Amino acid sequence: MKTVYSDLHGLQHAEAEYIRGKRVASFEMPRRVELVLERVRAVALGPVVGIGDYGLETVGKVHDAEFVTFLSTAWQAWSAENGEIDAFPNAWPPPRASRRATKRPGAELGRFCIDMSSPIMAGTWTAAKAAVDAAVTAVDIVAGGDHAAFALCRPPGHHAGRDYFGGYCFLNNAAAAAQAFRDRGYGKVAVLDIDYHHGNGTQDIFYDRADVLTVSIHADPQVEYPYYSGYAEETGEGAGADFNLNLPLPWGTEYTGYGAALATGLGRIAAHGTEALVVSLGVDTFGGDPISHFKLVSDDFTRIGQAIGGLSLPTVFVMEGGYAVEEIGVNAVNVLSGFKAVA
Ligand code: SP5
Ligand code: ZN
Repeated sequence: MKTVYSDLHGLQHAEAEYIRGKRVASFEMPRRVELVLERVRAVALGPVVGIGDYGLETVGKVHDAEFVTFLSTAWQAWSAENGEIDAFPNAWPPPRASRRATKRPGAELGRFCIDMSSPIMAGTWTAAKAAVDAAVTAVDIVAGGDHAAFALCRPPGHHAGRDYFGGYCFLNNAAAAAQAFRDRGYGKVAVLDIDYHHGNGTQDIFYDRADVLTVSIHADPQVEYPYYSGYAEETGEGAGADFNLNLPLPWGTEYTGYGAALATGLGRIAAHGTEALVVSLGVDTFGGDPISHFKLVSDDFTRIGQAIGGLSLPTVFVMEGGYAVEEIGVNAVNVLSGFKAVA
């Protein structure tokens, strides 16, 4: 399996985020994917290839134009006012507030940003765009005949919606991959999100569409980020009714419970008549993850990969979360090796 990688990810290197009132070192860091790359090479998963440049066509199909313009110019506006300091929102619009654009960068951030974990810096746009390009490059590798490919990208993407960013995510890489499959003639596409957190952005982007089924297995949003979505009753709307499946699980979930949810999700993906699969590959379900509360062990990731491989679908894996940095390489690559062993 080929791995798509660009060192442009390093341009996003947040110093800090805010968790429960504290300014703490960012859990999302460049070293995460560097260690995954090291593991890809150590197990000889396959060749490592660079990214293509796909411009903004695919990005424009999964994100609103106003949001893309904002994100691509936010640092310029912020740093002109505030200097070289990582950008966080100053305020958020309350319910029923005006939708009008403002003239202040900190207020504009509040219109598009959902949390205090996702600072914008000088290289954010370049890094986020490179991550999308990695995901679309992986789609082209699969469209070109490979059974599967791995987009080893960061910043991650699944919390970024049509017109908002957060949760360390700026552009939705997995959504761009799913859209790219559609644009290359795959009629029915599915996204399986196995990150510990609900893939709220991906759900948002495809919520009213039947051509891209979205399935997410994640911690119960009543107690876990992103809190305001990820419930089982969210099943899609309009043409997309019944094409979104959320499988929330309690804190403390081990493979017994996880594997059962995975089987349910994979069954739904098979029933969809899926022609191409995108996997949002987060490994923050690991028991040792510092911000998460599931209890998977490293061997469980191999079993997850085997189960996904059982679908025998053209598949693109897109890197998402995972903050137990020293184990992230083993855990992420175990999924890919498990997949490869059966696919
Ligand atoms: C891509 C991805 O995995 N994003 C996750 C963003 C999570 N941000 C909120 C984290 C809240 C952590 N709360 C528990 C802290 C334990 N010390
Ligand atoms: Zn996550």
